Amino acid sequence: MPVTLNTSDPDFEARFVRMLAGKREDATEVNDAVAMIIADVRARGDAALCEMTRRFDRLDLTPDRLRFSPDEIAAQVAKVGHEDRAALELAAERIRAYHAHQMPEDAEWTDRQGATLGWRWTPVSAAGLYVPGGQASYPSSVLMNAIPARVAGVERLVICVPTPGGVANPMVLLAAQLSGVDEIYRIGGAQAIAAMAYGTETIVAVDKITGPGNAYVAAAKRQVFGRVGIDMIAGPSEVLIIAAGDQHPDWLALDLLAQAEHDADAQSILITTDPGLGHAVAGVVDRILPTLSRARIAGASWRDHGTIIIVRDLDEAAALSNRIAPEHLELCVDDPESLAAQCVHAGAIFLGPYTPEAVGDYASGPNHVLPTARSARFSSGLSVMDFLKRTTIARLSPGALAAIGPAAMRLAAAEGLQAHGESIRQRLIRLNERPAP
Ligand code: HSO
Ligand code: ZN
Repeated sequence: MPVTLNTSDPDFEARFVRMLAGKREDATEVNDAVAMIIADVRARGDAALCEMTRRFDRLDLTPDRLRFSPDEIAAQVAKVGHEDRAALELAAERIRAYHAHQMPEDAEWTDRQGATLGWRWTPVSAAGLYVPGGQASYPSSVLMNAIPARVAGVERLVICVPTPGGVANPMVLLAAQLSGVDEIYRIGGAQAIAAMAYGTETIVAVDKITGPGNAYVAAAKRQVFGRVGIDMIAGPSEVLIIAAGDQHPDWLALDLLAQAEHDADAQSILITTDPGLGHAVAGVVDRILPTLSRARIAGASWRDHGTIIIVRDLDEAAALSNRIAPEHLELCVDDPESLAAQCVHAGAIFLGPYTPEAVGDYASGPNHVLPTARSARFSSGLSVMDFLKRTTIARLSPGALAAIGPAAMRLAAAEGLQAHGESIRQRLIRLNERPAP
């Protein structure tokens, strides 16, 4: 049974705070092992990669086979059926169109003093995307990571995906192909992150690494940060549904279960003004849960982290939502727009009964790589911005230097930086002697 809370109960605040503070991930200590793997890849390059792939993925590789050849990719991709391909193509196209809208504009203006100022956006040169192996090897995540990079203008796009026992996922390779990925390597784990960050004889280092992964991959991304950029360290996924009015309990139940089936650590929360609806949804969840192919995972998530909160009104719901700062927020209410305006801390918002989170996971267009574990309070989902850098631009006219320079000289003196001041003063002397036209 999930926890049921009611904001009218005297102990609500204490129980809600306990739920917020609850840590859903066990912080396994993997840092030391990962540090050794990274050091080994830096020291021995391809040889270390081949050895670890043999050990961890039971796959015998030589350096010339680290990378999928075009023929191998073609053979795998040919296994994908027509309807799966069409679905992936539709998703890719919608994700591409959405992210094209995200592209920011350069800016430039000249102020009253005659300083021309602005900024310019340019893409990182090379990005590496990690794709997990096994059950969480999602083709949709390949699209969500690779397409924003391509739209941003990244020149070289690399994927690392482990192939345990040598078994590749044809849909993952097709998603990579549709996204315009340039190189695909069959390596995984911390060693793949190390290879992309530092480079080996075969793999040229990238500038930015994105993508989900297990605890080892997450630790490796943390450790190579600084050498390269990273996106974020994603935790277990979560959904918050706010429901009121005439809603289908079974649709809401399925949306809660869609989250729960991801991971035993995933969290599904329903907030409703209607105790009857809360009760009905819980009943449908119990009925459907055992029928799911991932009943064990979904059951553990629902039992340990599932929560139903009864509130007095939607203002209260919005306030709680802002404290939870959910990764995904579904608003199944009569006027979702006005409620959405009040919900300011959320990774992604899904409005109305016909926008289940699952459609957003795949094909509505926005990114499904989103801030988890309440980090939507201060961060955003993956976007083209993650693959762009902003360079500031300044060009001062002689008049602008004359106007601004003395203040800069003053501050340089205050900071005891003589050459700073002098570099400005010399120019001003020259300007006084021979005023620029
Ligand atoms: N809900 C996941 C993304 C996903 N769902 C991939 C299905 N496949 C995290 O936002
Ligand atoms: Zn999902």
